[in-house]
Amino acid sequence: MAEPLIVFGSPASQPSRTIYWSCLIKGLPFRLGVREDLEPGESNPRGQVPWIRDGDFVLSEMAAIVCYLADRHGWEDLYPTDVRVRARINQFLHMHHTLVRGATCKLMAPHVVKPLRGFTSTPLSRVMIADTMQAAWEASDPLEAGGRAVHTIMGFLEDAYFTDGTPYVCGTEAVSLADLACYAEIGQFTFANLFDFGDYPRARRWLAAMAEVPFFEPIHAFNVTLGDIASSPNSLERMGPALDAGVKALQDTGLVTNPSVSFRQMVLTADATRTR
Ligand SMILES: N[C@@H](CCC(=O)N[C@@H](CS)C(=O)NCC(=O)O)C(=O)O
Repeated sequence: MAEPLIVFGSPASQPSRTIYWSCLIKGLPFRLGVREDLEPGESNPRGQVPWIRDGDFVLSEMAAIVCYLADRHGWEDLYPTDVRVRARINQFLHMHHTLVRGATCKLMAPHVVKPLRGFTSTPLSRVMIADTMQAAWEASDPLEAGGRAVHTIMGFLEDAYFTDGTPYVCGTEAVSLADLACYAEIGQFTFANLFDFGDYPRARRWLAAMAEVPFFEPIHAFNVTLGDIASSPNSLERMGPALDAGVKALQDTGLVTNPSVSFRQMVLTADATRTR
C-alpha cells in the first residue's frame, strides 16, 4: 500500500491549516508528521512548517504544496484548470506571502507569540522576519499598530480581489486554494477578536461563505479553543489545550492516519530536528 502523505505542521500555523483544510475537503488521508517520521539527519531546508513528504518527494512552502497536491490528485474545483482562472489564483498565492501574510506578522504574532516569550526562530527567520515581528510587538499599542496594517491589507483585498459577484477572493464559482490561504490569515481574527471587519462588506460576505466550507469546524478548533486574545493575553497555559483541541479535531475527522498523536510529538521547526 502506498505510504500516506505526511504533513509536518501544526494547527497553530496558518499555512499548515491551509494544507490540512484542502486535504480534508478533498478526502485525502494524511499523517501528522511527528519526530519519528523524520529520516535520520533529515531536516527541512527552510526550517519552518509546513512541509510534506509524499513517498520520496519532499516539498516546503504552503502555496507550492497545495498546488502540487491539487495537480497530483486532480482537485480541479479548488484549483481550476482554465488558464486565466488558474493564473488569477496563482497571482493571489504569489502576492499572499508578502502582503496577506503580513496580517499574522503585524497583528497576530504580537498577541499570540509575544506572551509566550519568544519566537523560536530559525537562522533564516532571525534574519528575514524577526525585525518585523519585533517592531510589531514593541509598538506602544500593538492592537492599534497591527490593526492599521490589517486595515491596509483589507482595503486592498476589498478593492482588488473581492467583488460583488461570487463571494470568493478570485471570483471563482466555488472556494479555491486562494480562499483557504487567505482565510488562514484573515479569518483567524474573528476567533481572536483582534479586528473589526465593519468597514469591509465584501470581506464580511466572504467570511460568512467560508464558514460554510466543509471541515470549517475541525480546522479552527485550535482558534476556537484559544479564543479571544485581545481581551486577555495568550499564555502557555492557553496554548497547550488549544493545540490539543486542534490535533484532536483533525483526528476526529477520520482522515488523519496516525493511530494517536499529541502536538508535543509534532516537529515544529528546524530546532526540533536538531535536538534529535
Ligand atoms: N512561506 C512559508 C511560511 C511558513 C511559516 O511562516 N511558518 C512558521 C509557522 S506558521 C514557522 O515555521 N515559524 C518558525 C520560524 O520561522 O522559526 C509558507 O507559506 O509555508
